[in-house]
Amino acid sequence: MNFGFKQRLSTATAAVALSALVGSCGESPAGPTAEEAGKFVAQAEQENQTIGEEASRTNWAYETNITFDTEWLVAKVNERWTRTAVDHAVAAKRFDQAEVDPVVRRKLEMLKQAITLPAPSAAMAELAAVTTRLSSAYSTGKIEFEGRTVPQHETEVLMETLRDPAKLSEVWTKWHAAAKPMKADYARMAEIGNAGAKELGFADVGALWRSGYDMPPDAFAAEVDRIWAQVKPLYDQLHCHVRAKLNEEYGAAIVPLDQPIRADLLGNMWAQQWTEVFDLVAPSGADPGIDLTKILKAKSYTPEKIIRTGEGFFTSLGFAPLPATFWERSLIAKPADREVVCHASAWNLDDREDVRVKMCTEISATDFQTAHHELGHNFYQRAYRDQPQIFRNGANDGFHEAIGDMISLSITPTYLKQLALIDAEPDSSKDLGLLMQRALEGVAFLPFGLLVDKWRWQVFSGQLTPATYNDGWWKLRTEYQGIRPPVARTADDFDPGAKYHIPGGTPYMRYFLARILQFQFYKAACDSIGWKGPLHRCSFYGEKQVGEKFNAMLAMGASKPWPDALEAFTGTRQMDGSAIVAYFEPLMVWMRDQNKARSCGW
Ligand code: X8Z
Ligand code: ZN
Repeated sequence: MNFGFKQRLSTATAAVALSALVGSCGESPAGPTAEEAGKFVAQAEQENQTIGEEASRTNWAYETNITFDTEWLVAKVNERWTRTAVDHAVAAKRFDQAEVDPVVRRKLEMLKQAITLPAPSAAMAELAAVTTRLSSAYSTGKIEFEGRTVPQHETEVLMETLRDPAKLSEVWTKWHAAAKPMKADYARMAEIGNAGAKELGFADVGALWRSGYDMPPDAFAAEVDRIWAQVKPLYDQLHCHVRAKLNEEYGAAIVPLDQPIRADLLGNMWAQQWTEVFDLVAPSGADPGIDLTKILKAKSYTPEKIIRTGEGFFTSLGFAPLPATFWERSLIAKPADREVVCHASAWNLDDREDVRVKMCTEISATDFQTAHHELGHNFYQRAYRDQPQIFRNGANDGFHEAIGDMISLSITPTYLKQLALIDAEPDSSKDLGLLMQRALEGVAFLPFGLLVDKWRWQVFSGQLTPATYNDGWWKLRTEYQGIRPPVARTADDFDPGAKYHIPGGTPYMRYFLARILQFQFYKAACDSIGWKGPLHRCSFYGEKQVGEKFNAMLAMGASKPWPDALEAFTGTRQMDGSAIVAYFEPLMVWMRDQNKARSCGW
């Protein structure tokens, strides 16, 4: 997450200097000049750099050791960073009419929408206190289960491994109950954020978030709906097949065939990816699939070995190895002696070489992927580090999330054999299993990726109120994902709070976009090496020319509108679902056939 800090901050003294620079007394009657604009932007970049590093280091200290004091420190620095980002956004608007060169214009526009949660001056300290409380409440949350106290991170593991519907329902219900007390703070956070967004000229925080895509906010909302319509048929077939298989496993009382699927039966706390139920839904006679979790354990992989393997993919493409400090300073396993934010993230603390990951790594196929995901952030950060400060960011936030995921698609049987993780490549008649594994991850995720921010957009616009938060959440969960809660919910519950990014205030549409872009990048890489086989069998491990072209896109950072970056690597200027649809075509044919006598939908 923390590649965003740099965008947001300044010191108190720098803010004084800034107001002198842009204050009304210094302006010519004709309004501020291009020269003044240039000076302002340079100073804002300097301030961002300074406070960005301090904020990153303080946030790192907090997230890797949650205590009374680190909470105190992080609230202070985050308040200052809000103040600086808001000052910059307000000041940037003074140059709206100034004639400036395109680079300065882009920087000014980016400064106007760089902050995720703005606040009016009087509420900045309160916002920092509220967001810190929410973050700690999530990451230090615990449940009582089978006579023991289970921390947040392990509740996820329980949902992945348990198969008894009564126990699954118990863990699910208890974790969601732990989120209930967050609701008042969440409502206050939304209120302050909206007041801040209005001061910056946005209708609400949702409009601010939708404004970061080089198109008007409404056009972006229409764009994600267009892309969803492209991929929904794939999700519908997967849902139909998985429900039928779960019905065979659990019976009609637990999985009725005309209802949304019970959310706790899909092997994930949020039903956002369904890879853990692969054995229940695998194409019969096709393939048992490659059980990477089992293989990694059998080969005694450690968290470090998992991450080194991920690094090895990037270096095979020609990227420089990670610096020694990455290995010295990263947190790659859950410490036993202190509270941490276990949700994985990638950091660049000084905007130069001090890159790190923070992961409570499990030896599992999921965390093998997550390691690639996080490293994708780190290699992107390094690729654009020579850009001016404001452009040191993803082309859009979906790009940042898609880099490592694109690499993950290249973890094919051929690649696993190269790593000596498997002895022989299964022949391609078994590929439906591989595709099903991928679909349980990437296709199952799509509606969840879409709805989290659809919910927040409704919260920020006032369409949902604290009294209707939970109902609104389940309306979207049912409509898009076709799932239902295992036990009745009430208006007092706050189920969105049970997902990290809600109390964490991290926008989520980026992950929906990443699921689309990941396949576009992958297909472009495979096309560029002249791959002629089935798309899902393509691995570009070791392909330096792919690395070079990929690096050219990454090195652009946010210096150009994202369609330019996309075009540089893929030749197209649109985010588009056709690559993911093409990838899953063989599975789609098979699922349609499986489902032909079933009644699909909910
Ligand atoms: O939050 C993440 C990453 C950190 S940027 C681990 N992801 C989303 C999630 O866990 O909900 C990656 C996939 C979606
Ligand atoms: Zn990420």
